[in-house]
Amino acid sequence: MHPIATGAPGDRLLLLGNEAIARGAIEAGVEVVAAYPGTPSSEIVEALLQVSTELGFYAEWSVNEKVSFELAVGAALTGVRSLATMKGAGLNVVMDMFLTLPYGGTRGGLVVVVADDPGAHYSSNEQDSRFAAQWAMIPCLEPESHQEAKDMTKFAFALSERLELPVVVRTATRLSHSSGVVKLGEVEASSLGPGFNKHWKLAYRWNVYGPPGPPAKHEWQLARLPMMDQESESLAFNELRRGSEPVAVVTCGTGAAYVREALRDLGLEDRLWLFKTGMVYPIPAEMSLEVLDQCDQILVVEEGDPLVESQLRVLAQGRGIDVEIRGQQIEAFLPRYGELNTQLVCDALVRLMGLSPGVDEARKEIKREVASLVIPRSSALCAGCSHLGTYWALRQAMGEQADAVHIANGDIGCYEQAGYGVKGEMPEPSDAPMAHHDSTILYDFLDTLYVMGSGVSMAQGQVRAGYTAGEVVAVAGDSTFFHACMPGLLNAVWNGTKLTFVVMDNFWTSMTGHQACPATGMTAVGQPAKTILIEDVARSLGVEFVEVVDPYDLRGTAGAIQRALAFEGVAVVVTRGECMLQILRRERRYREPYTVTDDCVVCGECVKLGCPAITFSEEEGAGIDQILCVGCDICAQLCPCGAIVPGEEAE
Ligand SMILES: Cc1ncc(C[n+]2csc(CCOP(=O)(O)OP(=O)(O)O)c2C)c(N)n1
Repeated sequence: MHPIATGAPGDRLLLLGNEAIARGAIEAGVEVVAAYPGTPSSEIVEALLQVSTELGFYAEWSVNEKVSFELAVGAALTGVRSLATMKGAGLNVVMDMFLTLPYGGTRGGLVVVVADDPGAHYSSNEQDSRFAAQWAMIPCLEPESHQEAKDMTKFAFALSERLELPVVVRTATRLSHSSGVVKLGEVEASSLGPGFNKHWKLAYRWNVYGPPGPPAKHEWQLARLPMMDQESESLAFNELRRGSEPVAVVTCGTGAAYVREALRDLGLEDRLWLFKTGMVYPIPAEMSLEVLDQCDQILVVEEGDPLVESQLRVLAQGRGIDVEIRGQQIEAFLPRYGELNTQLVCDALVRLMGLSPGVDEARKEIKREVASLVIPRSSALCAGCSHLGTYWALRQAMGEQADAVHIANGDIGCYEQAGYGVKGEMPEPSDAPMAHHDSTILYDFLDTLYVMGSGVSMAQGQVRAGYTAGEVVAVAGDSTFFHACMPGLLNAVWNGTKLTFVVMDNFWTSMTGHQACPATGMTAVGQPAKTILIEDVARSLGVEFVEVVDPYDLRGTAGAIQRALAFEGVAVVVTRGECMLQILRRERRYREPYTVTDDCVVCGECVKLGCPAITFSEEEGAGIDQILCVGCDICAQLCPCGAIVPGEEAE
């Protein structure tokens, strides 16, 4: 069993930030856990799923974040401690309930862990989800270390019950995905018993429309703000260290870790004040006011946008305190995009203190040297990935007429890599309203790429705009289809839109680590489950053209897509081939690797496939990496001179 379940109080474990959060939930006696995978948050529930059966709590992967959050809400209303976790983008999917639930709050502790991704290592954006807590007017805690990740999560459940409001714990990639030592604590349980009372402390408590109605319930929530302020003030995670000079650094979360390092590197530890707030909304007003009163200059260091900074400015303005606040707003000392690091904090402190620059030239020099050594590498699909076949067939079916400008709308999953471009080849932007671009390689194929479920709906907008200069298609994966594409597809059917939608069913939510989804045939804890077939869903949504094809059969797949493109209505082509990584894990090998014979005429056609097992140079022609190749046969089917054959045939 995972050590987060077997470890005893007092044990010290080396845990991922996300595992520390999972342990915090266990120590709080969590009873219901639901999430949809999303990097960098997934390991929290991955870890909890490994121990849920033995520890006797319920955990699942839901079809999307909205469902998982609302499920957790439903459980919490019955007095049970519940957890929903998600990546930053996932929070956007739950916003309807997120902004409405606080009007009546919760009974059982309800904790929402949001893992943000500054630097967008794995995300479409760098959003700072802490602002959502401010918007919803519910507390947001932000851990600095692995220990705090565990302790704050545990604390958040009790806080939620005291305030009768959901509580957000915000983490960031660096904490979620790094490891640190965590001292375990006791496993506790909620003092509340399970139960349901429709009018608990407030008439129609769990029905926002029930009398006295939403404004009165809003007022109920606003009356809790002073309680939130008190909790923030007395929080054990706050830290205020006074310095010898009237200059302070105010910080929180991972920013605090960089600040400690920067102060030490610059020898400023004793000179400057350090104020770390554990709650980033609302910040502790009294502690903040002491800093604002006693210091002339303040540098605010926080991972994301200026949330703490803007609250400090409001406090200073409200009390008429004349203090220079430096951060990201007004004469920025820190950048508003990308991830924080110690160097950036050092640079800001150097500027603030008027120190001589270049204190850390050595570090910068090493970074420059390393950057010059690293060869730019493009992202690529795996050798033998079923998406390679789908994309090849799709491109064949759409054709590359010089006067056509097709629009291929992408979506989120492994297949989004078909929109990542080729590293080191930056296209020349142009002002032309219409321009044909040859997508010579798969990785240049997708034209639009934003967020889960957006492709199929955007395609409808293009059709409705009267776009006829080329084909309009949309693609999505199986998990994405169930997460966010069904309403879009239904919309197309209902409104009678001509549309081709290719759904790549590889059975798993592969990109985030092969979590089960409705296409897998099992639940998150490995129990057999009904396999939901995308073609059945499409037909039940009213789609009249539905074909299911094997993406390893290029001709068959291209033919189905051609028929779909010619169809006057909504057409869905499901390309079904299990994720090759899963096949290899289960069966160790797929087939013998292929090889290239002397018949190769060095035309380069095989390279356009985008399979990482294919090597190519003008001098040596095509080759196949014998370690990477899984013998899927796709490249053999597309080679115009039949020069790619199974290894044993060449011998
Ligand atoms: C709102 C939101 N939630 C979660 C994610 C994380 N995420 C990225 S791709 C993906 C799904 C991938 O599964 P699938 O569509 O089946 O494609 P595959 O990777 O298997 O090809 C998820 C959950 C996200 N980007 N946005």
